[in-house]
Amino acid sequence: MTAFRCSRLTTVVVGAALLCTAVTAQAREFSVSTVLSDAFPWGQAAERWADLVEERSEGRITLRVYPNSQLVAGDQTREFSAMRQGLIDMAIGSTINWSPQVPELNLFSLPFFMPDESAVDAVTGGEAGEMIFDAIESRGVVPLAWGENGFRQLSNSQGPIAEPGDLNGLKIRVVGSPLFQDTFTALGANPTQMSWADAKPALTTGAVDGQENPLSVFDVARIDQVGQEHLTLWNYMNDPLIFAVNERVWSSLPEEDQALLRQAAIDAGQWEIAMTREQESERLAAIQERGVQVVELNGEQHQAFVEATQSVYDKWVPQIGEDLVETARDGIEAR
Ligand code: X2X
Repeated sequence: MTAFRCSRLTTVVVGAALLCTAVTAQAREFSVSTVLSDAFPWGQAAERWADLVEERSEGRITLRVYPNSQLVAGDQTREFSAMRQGLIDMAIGSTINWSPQVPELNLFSLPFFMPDESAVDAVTGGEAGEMIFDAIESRGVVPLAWGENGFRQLSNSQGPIAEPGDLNGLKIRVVGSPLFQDTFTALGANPTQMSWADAKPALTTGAVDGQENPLSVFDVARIDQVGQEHLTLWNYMNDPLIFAVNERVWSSLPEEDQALLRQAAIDAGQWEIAMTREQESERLAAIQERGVQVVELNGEQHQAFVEATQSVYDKWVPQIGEDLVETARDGIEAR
């Protein structure tokens, strides 16, 4: 809704002049935090959300995107808390980075739980997805929509990895929840938790031998340039993105603006998920062209990784919630 504020100019200017400026009724600006910039699908999702909101609110609502975890001084695992406290109004965050505060989000990090994209969709779009949104909401943040960082693949500088034994003693950079410590320890590796901001320097200096991230991140960040010559496509987990808003900010908004923000988030998320998936094969081709050696696991090799990481389930399913894991599993089976 656009209102007109008019001030009658008196003395100096011609008497009859009315100066009317189109001002926006309750024009508001909100901060949106992301880890990755708009060089990546993740940051592009944020820009898309901002554009849709700008357009549909006719400039009344501005979403200002702050990439590179800058609102939390680079520490992406603090993003959820900062949003809950109101230091950040909104965010598009990875389930990994928010899992320290929302243990249910570790569901997505369970190794080899989701075999393919349709399994991810069955979880996010089904009853399990609703349970996860409830878990987020009960912690003071309003979730609006899903996006996708992607299936995470394993890279390293030392040699091809085709079986758990190949990871033996390798120092692997991991992020987020302690679950990752357990997964990589179970595989015989030596995991080190650090932020994305610290990851590339650590790979460059050889402080770590490897890392795991979706192909889009590997490709755009040119992880091959820091000695990561080996890439294993093992699809061991997928981290969705979640568009969310601080609860007080949300309740301060009129219902129509809430609906506008939510629908724009849904549209931006769907657009970003489709784009990310469509680009996967060309990204892989580009990575291979740059000389990276790619290993694809056969069924037997895949099974060896599944078996080697079973202990992660024993420890983490109770923390995630048996009920949620069961509901997600049912959704995947019925897809
Ligand atoms: O830090 C990572 O690895 C990244 C960019 O994928 C996330 O924020 C989860």
